[in-house]
Amino acid sequence: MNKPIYVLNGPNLNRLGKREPEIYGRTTLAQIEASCRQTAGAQPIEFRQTNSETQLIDWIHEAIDEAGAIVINPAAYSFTSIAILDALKMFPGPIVELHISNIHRREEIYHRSLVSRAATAVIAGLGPRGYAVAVRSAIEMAASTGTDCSCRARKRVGHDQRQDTAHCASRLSDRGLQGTADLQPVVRAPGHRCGRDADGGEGTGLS
Ligand code: CA2
Repeated sequence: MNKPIYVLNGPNLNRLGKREPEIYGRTTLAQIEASCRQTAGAQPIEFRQTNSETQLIDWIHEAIDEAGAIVINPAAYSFTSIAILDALKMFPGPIVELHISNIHRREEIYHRSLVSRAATAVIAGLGPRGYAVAVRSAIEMAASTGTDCSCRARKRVGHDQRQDTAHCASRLSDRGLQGTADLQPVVRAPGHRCGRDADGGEGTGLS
């Protein structure tokens, strides 16, 4: 069973497409959500937006238990929130920080994202289409690190040991995807079979 990808959006992004089109374009957040779902296909997506820092932190805590990967556009909290940084540091899977605009071309207050210190990858300046790139990359990274897997053995093994994912790699290739080159190699954990193999064998890698 694949864990969902959490796509979390911070303050003011509910106004996308309505103000400052020269910076953020004319695409609405609802259209971005649709593009994420189209990119993800059968992969479940939790797509959310809030103007509240507390709510974002609560959703990150929820993601620690439930998500295979996080894509996050923290908006202005990128530059101010040590609390969001601390919450993201607890997340065991891949984190893609995303900005619609190229924050480095903008005023200096937008240059130093605190969140980047916890991010696996950062995307900025691709416009709304950056979300689809982020979601696709998050799915690939979650599969190749095994954090997309919701079986009990995987939870026991935990993030730091990076054990398990022979089956996850095969699931990735079954979907026509390739692993991310710079991810650490993984070894299979004893007893990690994802409940797929009635005979206790290796299985197909599909769940
Ligand atoms: O480029 C991005 O995605 C940002 O995260 C957007 C944030 C900004 O603080 C970051 O530097 C970069 C601001 C979002 C504001 O959203 C608006 C939406 C419609 C109209 C005006 C602002």
